Parts: sequence; C-alpha cells; structure tokens
Amino acid sequence: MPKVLVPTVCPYCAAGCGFYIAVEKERATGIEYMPEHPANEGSLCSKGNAALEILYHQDRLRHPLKRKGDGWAGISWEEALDLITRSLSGALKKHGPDSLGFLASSKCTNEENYLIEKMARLLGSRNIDNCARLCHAPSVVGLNRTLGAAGMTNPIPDLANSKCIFIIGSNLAETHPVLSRWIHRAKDSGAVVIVADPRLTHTAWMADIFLQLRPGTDVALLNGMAQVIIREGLTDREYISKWTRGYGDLAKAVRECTPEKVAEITGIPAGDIVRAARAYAISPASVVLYSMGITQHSTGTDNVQAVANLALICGHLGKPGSGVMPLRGQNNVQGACDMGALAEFYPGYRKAEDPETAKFFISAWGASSLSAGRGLTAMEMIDAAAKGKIKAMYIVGEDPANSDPKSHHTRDALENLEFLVVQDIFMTATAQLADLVLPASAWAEKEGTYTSTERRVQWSNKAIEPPEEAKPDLEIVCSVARRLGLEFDYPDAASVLAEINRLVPQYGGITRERLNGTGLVWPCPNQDHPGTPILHSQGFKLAEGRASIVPVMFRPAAEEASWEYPFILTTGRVTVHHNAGSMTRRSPSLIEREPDIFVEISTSDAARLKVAEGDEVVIATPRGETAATARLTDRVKRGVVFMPFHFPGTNILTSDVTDPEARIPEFKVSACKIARRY
Ligand SMILES: Nc1nc2c(c(=O)[nH]1)N[C@H]1C(S)=C(S)[C@@H](COP(=O)(O)OP(=O)(O)OC[C@H]3O[C@@H](n4cnc5c(=O)[nH]c(N)nc54)[C@H](O)[C@@H]3O)O[C@H]1N2
Ligand SMILES: Nc1nc2c(c(=O)[nH]1)N[C@H]1C(S)=C(S)[C@@H](COP(=O)(O)OP(=O)(O)OC[C@H]3O[C@@H](n4cnc5c(=O)[nH]c(N)nc54)[C@H](O)[C@@H]3O)O[C@H]1N2
Ligand code: SF4
Ligand SMILES: [Mo]
Repeated sequence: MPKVLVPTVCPYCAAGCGFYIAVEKERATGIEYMPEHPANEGSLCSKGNAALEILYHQDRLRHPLKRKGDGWAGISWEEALDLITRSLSGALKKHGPDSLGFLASSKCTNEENYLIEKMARLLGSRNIDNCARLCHAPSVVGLNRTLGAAGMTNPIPDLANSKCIFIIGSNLAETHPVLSRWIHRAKDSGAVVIVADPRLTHTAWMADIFLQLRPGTDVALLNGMAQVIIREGLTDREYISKWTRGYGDLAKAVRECTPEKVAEITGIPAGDIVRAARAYAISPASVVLYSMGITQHSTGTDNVQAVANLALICGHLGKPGSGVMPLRGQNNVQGACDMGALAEFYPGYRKAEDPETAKFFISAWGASSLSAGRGLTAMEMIDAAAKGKIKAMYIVGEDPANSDPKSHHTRDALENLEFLVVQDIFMTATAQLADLVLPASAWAEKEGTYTSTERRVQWSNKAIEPPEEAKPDLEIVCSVARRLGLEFDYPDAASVLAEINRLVPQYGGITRERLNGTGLVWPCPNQDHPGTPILHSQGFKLAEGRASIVPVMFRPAAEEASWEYPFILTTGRVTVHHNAGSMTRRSPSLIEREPDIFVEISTSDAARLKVAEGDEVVIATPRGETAATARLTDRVKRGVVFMPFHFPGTNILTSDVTDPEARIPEFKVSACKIARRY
C-alpha cells in the first residue's frame, strides 16, 4: 500500500505548527515537514518531532475502567455509560445542578469543547472551566477591559516586521520554540530585543537588553517604563487622543515611579529601565510578547493591564509589527475559551451574567431554561469538592492532581467526590483518583479544529484508528449527553462546526469547506470574510471605539522571603516536557533528555547550603515538601530557585493564593526553604 501524507496540527503548544503524518498500512510511520505552513514553515521543535511517539505507547488507555478496590476492572462501553449516567443524574436529582463540575480540555478540538460546554449548561450546571484558568485568565480580564479583546493582536510571522520586541515573562525559546525563528529574522533587520525575566533563560540569550527582575515586580517595571516614556515626551499623543481614554490618570499615577525607585523594587539597574523604555517607545513598530511569567501571579490582571497601558501610550497597536501578544499555552486553549468552556462565559465570550445570554442560548439550543450567572472556576470547584458542595466531576483531558497548586489539597478534594470520571489518553495522577476512566482517542486518531495562539483555526485530519476501544472525545460526549436525555445528534466534527458557525460570531465564516489549507484567523464573521490577522487597526470594541488606559499600582507578591522560608521558588517549563508530563514523560526521545525532577539553585546559595551539583535536596513550603536533584547555575540570582512542574511533586509546594479577579494561582512565587538530604 502506498504511503499517504495526512496534514495535521501539533498536539503540544499553541504555536499551532502544521506537519504531515506519513501513514503506511494504517500505521503512522513518520513525520514529513510542511514548509508551506505560515507559522512554522516546516520546522518543528523537539516535542513536535516526537509527537508520534505517544500514539502506540503501551500505556495508552484502551478500555473503560471502573475502580475496584485498589485496582481497576475493564468494563464495556455500555456499562461505563450506564455508570456515568446513573451517577451524574443521581447527583443532579439529589443535590441539584450546582453539585456538578466539568473541566473541558484545551487539548481537545473546538467541536469537543463546544459540546462539553453545551452539555454542562443544558444540564443546568454553571461550573465549567478549563486550564486557561491556570494560564491566561488575567489576559481575558485585563485585555478585555483595556483593549476590548483578549486575543493575541498580530500573527506570528508579523514578528519579523517588528523593530523592538519586548518579551516579558515568557521563555518562548523553550515554550514556543518556532517563534524564535521569527525573532531572529527581526533581529537580522535591526530589531532590538528586550527580555524581562528573573532567570537568564534561553530566550534571554536573544536579548540586547536583559532585565533580570525580582519575581513578582513586573508592575513596578512597567510603570517605571511608562514614567520614563511620559517624562521624556516619547508618547504618541495623536494616538492617545484619537484612540484611548484614561491617559491623564496614568500620567498622574506613575509620576513617582522613577527609575531609581523602580530599581530598588525590581533589582534592575535604573539605566537599563531607561534604555528599555526608550527602545520600546521610539521604535516605529514595537511588540510586547508575554505569558506565564506575568499572568501566574496574585497581581496577574494588574500585570496585563500595565502591559496594555504601555502599548497604548506609545500607539504600538493595530499595525504590522506592533501589538500585544499573550502567548497561549496549550494547542487549543484559545479555542476552548472561544467555545465558552469558562465559568464566566458562554460560547463566543457572551457573558454568563448577562440575562440576554441565557435568552439567546435558550432559543438557539431549544432549552427550557439555563442557569444564569458565573459558575465556579477550576480551583473553586476543587475547593467546593473538598467542602462536599460539588459532588460529581467530569474531567476531560486535564490533570489537576499534578497541575493545580497545593497538590495534597487537590487530591483530597478529588477523593472527597461521590463520583469522578476522567477521560484521557493515559492513566494520569487525576485518573488514578477516579471512579471511572474513559479511554479517549489522541489527536491523530480523530478530526476537528484547533485554534492556535495567533487565532488561526485549523482543521486536523484523522490519520489512524485509536487503540482498541478508545473513542474520540466528541463521540464519548455525545453518547453521555444522549443518555442524559439531551439531543446530541452530531454525526461528526463538521456538523458541530456548522453549529459553531451559527452561534459563535467570531467563527461565522470559518466553515469546514474553507478549512482545507492552513486555516483562517478569527474574527471571520461570514463566508466571504478573509479573516483578521491584525486586531485593533480600526479602533477598539469598547465605548466610542476607544481603548481604556487603566492605571495599576505595584503590590508585592502574596509570599515574600522570610527567616523561615528564605528562598523564592518560581516554577515553569523546559523544552522537552509538556505541562504535567503525562505525554512527554512517556515519549522515549524526550524523557531521555530530562529524566527527572530538578531544582536550579544559584552557585552562591548552593555554596552556603553546602549543596553540590547532583545532590539530592528537599524543598519545603508550608504546603509540603519535595525532593529534587540540585542543578547549580548562574541563570538564577541569589535567593531565587526554579523548578519545572513536569514531574509530580513541584505542585505539592506551590501556593494557591489567587488573583482576586482572574482567580489564577500564584505559580510563580512561593517562599520556600531548601536543605541537602544526607
Ligand atoms: N516546552 C514546553 N512548551 C510549552 C509548555 C510546556 O509545558 N513545555 N506548556 C505550554 C503552556 S500550557 C503554556 S501556558 C506556555 C507557557 O510558556 P511560558 O510562559 O514561556 O513558560 P514558563 O516557563 O511557565 O514561564 C515563562 C518565564 O516566566 C519567568 N518568570 C517567573 N516569574 C516571573 C516574574 O515574576 N516576572 C517575569 N517577568 N517573569 C517571570 C520564568 O523564569 C520563565 O522563564 O507554554 C506552552 N508551551
Ligand atoms: N507549578 C506550576 N503549575 C502549573 C503551571 C506552572 O507554570 N507552574 N502552569 C499551569 C498552566 S499554564 C497550565 S495550562 C496547566 C496545564 O494543566 P493540565 O491541562 O492539567 O495539564 P496537561 O498535562 O497538559 O494535561 C492535559 C491532559 O490531556 C490529555 N490529553 C491529550 N490529548 C487528549 C485528547 O485528545 N483527549 C483527551 N481526553 N485527553 C487528552 C493528556 O494526556 C493530559 O493528561 O498547568 C498549570 N500548572
Ligand atoms: S513549537 Fe509548539 S506547536 Fe510547534 S512543534 Fe513545538 S510544541 Fe509543536
Ligand atoms: Mo498554559
């Protein structure tokens, strides 16, 4: 049989790289590159190149599994569907719809997320969320408030048109590796690169100006830059008066944020703050790229607003090479949010609190009623489970037992549920706590759309069959919903996309027929619309078309170093692993390169602690302790330590203090102590 090349989208990060899966005799035998893809031009990072390794892994879930004592019993799909229907409808009858919680999956397609959202809402539950809560919730709040839209404003290749690229709190060289090629291209034509990060990361190696700030001090830095720009008259006055409101308040608020004061708070030399501010303001096209380094804080929303303020006072929006780019994380976290898998939104960001929204969907979905108001967020559901208020949870493609902060609390809460069903491709730490585990198809074994960080909606094709009895999430959700009495008659992903076309305005013209190439960029309201790669070129979707400049003042992180816990632990990622690691720890070529949990400690702290390279150390916070191998490095400054969260253990330590508005936990700042283990 000849080799067939099936176009697909990488299942790891939100860069949305395309490639072909070579299929021979119904098996995926290799990857072929896709040079015509606009974002990656054929190149893939280590994870993309290894994507097929998980498909035939021996650990893939192959049958529905029911908890039996300490172990598992394989059951049929019929029995599994009976059990889930009995348990969910039992909880509904006994405790009402608020006792049900749903986590949708930013690894699943738009169509799947749409159906999970629709099922949760039609069952009367408001409690639906996805891992965006742990990720870009502050962007949703902060950018909607300031710019009227939370999406990344410009496409990835447009980075090459920038003359100043300011990267704050993103280690994109490891987390969105294909973006580096566009940044190098911009540098080749003279762009200045500024990186603000507490660690000298791979990304920082690209920087002309490196701002090594103390964790959690970004608002001070951004206000300091705004102060310099205003004081030196480098603002874009015309832009400010035409397109914004609130400038005067900002000018007043940052007057005292002098570089000298900011230097004290952030630890960055005052001269570097001035240099960075000037470089950003005077370039003809500047872009800010940011991600978890500024969102995962108790001040996450403030950080995002401070970024938007900077862009607005300099008029660096709505033009090629100029914008604000929140780099989304998971392959489909943008889409999961677009589809309304968030506690405060219905599909298309219609606000759950707005009575018009419920009216609209009652008519669109033919429902008799829908509960109004915002539901519980991901972590609030965990807290509610711990308190016995949430009785049953349906978790699709997420691993909160490892990815939420304060793991012991999360695990206790999940164990406290009367019923937990987990739908995944592997037996995760969360699945280990479930009553029922459902085997899902991986991305290559199903079809549907994914929306990348640049809002590019791409169709991914089915290349191979799932292992044994595993099924596409879409099929599983439809079967469950039908058993629960809902009319979910969708034969395939295309039929769901057709409904999305009708109900999600941004996706109005993104039809199956138009998605045969490398996708369309939303907003794309109708069939004749070409898509919108650059946002805000004609003003903002806010009153009078103007953006809002909203001043924010520096507040320290919730935890600071103390006598008992003298170090600041910050957590994040390395190139070869992905999130809680259920996929990459099973990928032979990746696990070989980073086999175990480690902690980066500065050489001077290590000397004081009498810790040598490779020693086992114990890191402790008030939440618990974890052992890890010490790596001595000059990438972090004295007093700061770094751990990736790809191995179980890191989140035992992290703090669950959240941003008051976006409710994201402060993964980036936990006070800790460290001792060598003898
Ligand atoms: N290889 C790999 N790629 C991934 C993922 C993965 O797990 N592995 N996950 C995907 C997902 S879900 C996401 S959300 C993205 C995340 O992508 P990134 O946000 O780039 O990843 P992180 O490593 O979490 O954090 C970025 C940087 O923030 C810095 N930082 C920590 N504290 C602060 C601070 O207070 N201020 C500033 N300015 N910086 C700080 C860290 O040192 C780190 O270098 O990556 C996506 N891509
Ligand atoms: N300490 C610390 N913790 C963090 C972060 C941090 O920076 N530091 N970052 C946070 C961030 S940004 C994020 S996004 C979260 C991520 O949190 P999670 O989303 O919980 O993490 P993942 O490990 O990506 O889990 C995705 C799961 O989906 C499964 N899966 C893959 N494909 C499919 C599919 O097609 N169908 C189904 N049903 N399942 C599938 C995978 O096997 C995996 O178990 O972690 C957060 N936690
Ligand atoms: S950059 Fe992201 S989308 Fe591209 S190959 Fe790597 S993990 Fe996949
Ligand atoms: Mo994320």
